[in-house]
Amino acid sequence: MTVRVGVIGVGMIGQDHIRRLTRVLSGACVVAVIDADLERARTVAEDLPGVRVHETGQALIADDEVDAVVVTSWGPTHEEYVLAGIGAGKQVFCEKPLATTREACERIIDAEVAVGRRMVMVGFMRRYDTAYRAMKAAVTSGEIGAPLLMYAAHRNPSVPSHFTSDMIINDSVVHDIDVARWMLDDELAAVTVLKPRRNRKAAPGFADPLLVLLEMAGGVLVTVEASVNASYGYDIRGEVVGEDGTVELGESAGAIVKREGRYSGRVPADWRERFVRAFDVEFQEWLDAVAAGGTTGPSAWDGYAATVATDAGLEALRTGQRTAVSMRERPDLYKQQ
Ligand code: ISE
Repeated sequence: MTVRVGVIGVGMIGQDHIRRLTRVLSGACVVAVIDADLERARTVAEDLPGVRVHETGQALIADDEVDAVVVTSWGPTHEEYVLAGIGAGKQVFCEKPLATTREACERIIDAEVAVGRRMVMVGFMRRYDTAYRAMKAAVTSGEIGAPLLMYAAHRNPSVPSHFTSDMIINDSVVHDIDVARWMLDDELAAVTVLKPRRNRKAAPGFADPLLVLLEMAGGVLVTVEASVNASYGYDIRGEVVGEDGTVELGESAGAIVKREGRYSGRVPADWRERFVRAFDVEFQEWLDAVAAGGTTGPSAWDGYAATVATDAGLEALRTGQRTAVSMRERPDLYKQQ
């Protein structure tokens, strides 16, 4: 079966997903697009024969030719489109955030629970990265013993001028929060954010880097060093320390060249390069699940947990205080994952 996909939001990430759906993966075709900037939607559609440009997301979701919906629009619009997708009985792939407030995420959870089956996958693509999957396999197999600590670094070479310190938490560290929950199979209990000496390249009033401490409910402590002016490349690191051993996230350097007593490899330029394959695997798994009549991967619950945790992180950044994370009870729908 070919899944006929409608894409809501054709900015940078939306266009990248259209490229992968139409040129890289199998089992999908893009049949409709919409963007807040209608001209941009029309330009993108020019390269996609037969694709319809709708004027609203609601019209795209209602289109009988659209089997499933990809939401890659601006975060504050996600709730409306995800709810409409669920209402229309169409599977939804939503880029992070699932929604920008705890209440909006809860409305999505309530809608899915009312339908009685999962209709939403949230785009936490690191779960599909080969190196992260190998790390998780080592943790869950028990070979390093019970996890005690986890270290993560999330370094961006630079960010656009609209980026703020808050976005380090809710646009960047949100990935590390999802990885910590998934890797350790646990929820967060509290977040603390510390501000080290400021990078001289940070814009005025901008705290960068940040050191984020996540306390997991089961007692594991996770540190995330997050920076957005690292200059030298996009560098993602991780290590879990267990009772009997440790596991490190593999480097993504590809070919290592050894020459004249030195060795070298490539540091990815940005997250698109670093996670290109993870995005492909993520989408292929989603398409396969949709073709089989369901969904897979990070759920609306995971999207809710990430938004609640980043809200706590933002408060911790503002107040300098340890901030507790409190979540509602997990509905049965999200219990076996
Ligand atoms: C960006 O929005 C992403 O999602 C990337 O994965 C992350 O590494 C980057 O810091 C964010 O700005």
